Amino acid sequence: MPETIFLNFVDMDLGAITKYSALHAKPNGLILQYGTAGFRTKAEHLDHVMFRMGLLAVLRSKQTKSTIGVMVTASHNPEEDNGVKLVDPLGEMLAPSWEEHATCLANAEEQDMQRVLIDISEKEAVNLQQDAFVVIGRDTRPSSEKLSQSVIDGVTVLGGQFHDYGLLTTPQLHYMVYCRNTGGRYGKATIEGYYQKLSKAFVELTKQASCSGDEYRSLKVDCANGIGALKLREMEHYFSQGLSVQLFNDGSKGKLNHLCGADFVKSHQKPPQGMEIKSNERCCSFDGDADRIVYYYHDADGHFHLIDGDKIATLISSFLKELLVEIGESLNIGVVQTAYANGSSTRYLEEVMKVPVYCTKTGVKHLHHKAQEFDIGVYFEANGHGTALFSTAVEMKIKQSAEQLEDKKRKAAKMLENIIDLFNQAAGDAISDMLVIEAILALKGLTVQQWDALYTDLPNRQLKVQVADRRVISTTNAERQAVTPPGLQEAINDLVKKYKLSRAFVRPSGTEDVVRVYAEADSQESADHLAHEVSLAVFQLAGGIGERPQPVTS
Ligand code: NG1
Ligand code: ZN
Repeated sequence: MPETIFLNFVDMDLGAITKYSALHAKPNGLILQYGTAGFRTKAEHLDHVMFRMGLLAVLRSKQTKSTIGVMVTASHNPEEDNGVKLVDPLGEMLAPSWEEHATCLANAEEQDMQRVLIDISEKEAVNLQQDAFVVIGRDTRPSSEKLSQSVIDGVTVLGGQFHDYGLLTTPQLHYMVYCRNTGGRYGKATIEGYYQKLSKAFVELTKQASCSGDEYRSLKVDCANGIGALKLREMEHYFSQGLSVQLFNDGSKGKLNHLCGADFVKSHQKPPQGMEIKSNERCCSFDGDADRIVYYYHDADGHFHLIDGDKIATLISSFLKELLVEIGESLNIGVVQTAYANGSSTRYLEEVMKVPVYCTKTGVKHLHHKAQEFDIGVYFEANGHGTALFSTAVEMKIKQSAEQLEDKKRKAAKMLENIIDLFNQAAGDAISDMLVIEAILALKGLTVQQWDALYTDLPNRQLKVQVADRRVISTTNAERQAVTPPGLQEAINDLVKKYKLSRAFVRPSGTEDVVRVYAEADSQESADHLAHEVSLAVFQLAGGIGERPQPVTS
């Protein structure tokens, strides 16, 4: 199509691109990959990536004739890191073919950059005369402001319009994109719009709670010294009738994600620093960009109890199921997990709750995709990233029921309506999840201990193994079985057989240069042993480097 090529050349100001690109030059030889969480690495290596993602966002916007989002964050990574991801028109993760374009563009050497841009435009049949609009958000990292300016440079040089929202949580940016592309029907694309929509639904929902004593009114929140603190503080007075939050690790002194935040609490199975916990107090932690949440408490004996994404999914799906029974709607509800879901949660959901459970590969986009197959799909990763999705048809049905049904049923339908409004449909959102959980606990009169007692987690252990090339491990069956290297799965099977209630799997990480090992068993000691033995098998059969894995010492 020589005609298109000609147009492409004319419509892109190649001179300007070259000039500005030189101001955001790529370090020679640096290769990065657009992974499940976008690009993520040391902040000082990302300037060129940001500029180029600004360019790419313009192309994607022109192609989809929609607003595209660019979020500058590295979530739960250390403060020195940063990252960027693009948000598609309905607030979803970037389409897979565009992830490939992002990788090509980010890795192109300076002199090849234009060629790659033109290639992408041609492959995706981008009409360069179409207008483009990009919205940008960033977290609180010291490097984020400058890096988001580089994104803006990229957007501008390709003639795109933009709105810079400045500091936002990742889910808030997803919300803005979704609102802008649905003509305001979903909500107003402003920070007040977000606060109002969520708070109104929360306050209405909790009004129906018969027991809203002090116990349900206060919650301690560890904000990982990140953006969640700023946004919760702004939002607090919108919902203060229903809940009072006490913020810790609010960024006023500590370092982002350092010894605090959801990832720290989940992986170390202990409370964050900087938070004093009295026994049986309900506490939660956000991660650095506020898209993950885990709960926890200390019991009367001072033992720490973690309530992870699996138990959050269980609470939410049971409550939704109860409401559906009450209004007499037989809608199909499904729970989506990954291989990291605790075996007890899967058993409880299937056998006690009678809810169908599905397992997908790690990474929320896989869970999200599967959850869309149900009338109501609840998905959570064990680490606390997740949400509930309602199909448009279900949403309409429930809104109608809320108008038509008689008293008791109408009350249930109203609750469901509020829950739909509370969940950020565009993405897993720690603030949404927190408000839904708090509302459910108050409505059901459940204490944090009663929630925790739904089932007992199987003791488990996660380890990392360094190998020369983690791609030698390939998996199947939603990452629960290793296909290569030969002999590895057989070795794991033999090890698993030695323990009771045991399960183990290995997979290459998508965000770190390691192989992850997961094991669970009937006791912590067995889980630790099993995880260690599996690590040794990986080390031997998959090209381990450095020191041999050491036994777990806790
Ligand atoms: P990898 O590094 O692929 O295991 C981690 C998390 C994912 C997801 C992504 C993106 C675990 C075991 N893995 O992926 O769940 O959150 O980061 O941030 O928690
Ligand atoms: Zn995050």
